Amino acid sequence: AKEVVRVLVTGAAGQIGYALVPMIARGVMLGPDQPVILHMLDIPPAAEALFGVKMELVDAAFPLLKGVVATTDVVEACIGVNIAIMVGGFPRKEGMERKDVMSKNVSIYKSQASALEKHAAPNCKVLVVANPANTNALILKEFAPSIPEKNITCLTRLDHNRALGQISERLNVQVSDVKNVVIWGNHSSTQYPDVNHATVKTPSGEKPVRELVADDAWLNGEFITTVQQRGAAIIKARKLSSALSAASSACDHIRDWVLGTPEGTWVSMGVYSDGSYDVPSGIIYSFPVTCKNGEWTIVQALKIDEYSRQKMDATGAELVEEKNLAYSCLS
Ligand code: NAX
Repeated sequence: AKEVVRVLVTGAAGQIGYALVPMIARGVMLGPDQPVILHMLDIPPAAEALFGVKMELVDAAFPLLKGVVATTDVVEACIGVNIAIMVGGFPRKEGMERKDVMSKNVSIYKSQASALEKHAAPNCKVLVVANPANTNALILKEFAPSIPEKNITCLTRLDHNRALGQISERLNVQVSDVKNVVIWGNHSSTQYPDVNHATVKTPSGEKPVRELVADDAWLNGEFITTVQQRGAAIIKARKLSSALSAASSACDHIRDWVLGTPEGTWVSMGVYSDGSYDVPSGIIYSFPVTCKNGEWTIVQALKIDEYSRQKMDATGAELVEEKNLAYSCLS
């Protein structure tokens, strides 16, 4: 039998947490033969709700779930974890300054970084979901220097999946036949969903999305804004932010990272920039990556046209600005 894997979910009493923990316990994230122990962290005001979630996990009698740690103590939550999904954070409330929200999250991610650094299993893989996701991940990286920087990522897979979904709806094809879109940059409205390299599997082979859609105005306009603003559209419709799709995409992110991407397919992940594609280094930026043996590699040498360049630079500039804002909160 496989050795049990400990998975931490922070903000586990929240709405993404409620969708995510049963997926993990069912093997959606790590596979149907991988036993797991769930570590769930939330803050004291949410403690009662957190223990309620734990009761439901017990009641669901998941065969793969070998234990549940539910706690408001960050050290207890981090002990021995192999995978950490950081969903907890401070939300932006109406009337709040951007700097105040940043400052709250910087202090949360700084202290959680230290706890992970001291108590997580060596080689722990980290996925930050909570917004501002890229910059929270950067702070976590800065304050957990002994965790390899390759192990610290943020979620842009939801945006990637949204892009696949839009192409699939537009062409009336199976979403599983669409691949290789790219989300570049920040998980914010400046992200650049790029279809220039995306293809669709057809009975006569793989065809470029650009050729099949044959409507550049839609691809360069409505398609991009729909993906960028999908989160807001969900809030408007549901009066709550996306939760099931965020949880499902977080599972996709970790599953592909740990178990590998299929040959010829890439996915989007927010990772520490090494300067590929002339993106500023020292920020967490979403790139196309392939994964093998538990490691991601940025897909190289994609052709970047003038239009893409401009969009990739704009979202990069926003991340540099966010980084500066975050650092100004530290002093
Ligand atoms: P909720 O407000 O429902 O849940 C957040 C939970 O985090 C709450 O239970 C809260 O008590 C807890 N929390 C707050 N501070 C904490 C701390 N210091 N330690 C541990 N737990 C803490 O929000 P939900 O809808 O679940 O969204 C969670 C986060 O995901 C938000 O920051 C949201 O903006 C972000 N999202 C990111 C997405 C992405 O693609 N990267 C998409 C979905 C989502 O919007």
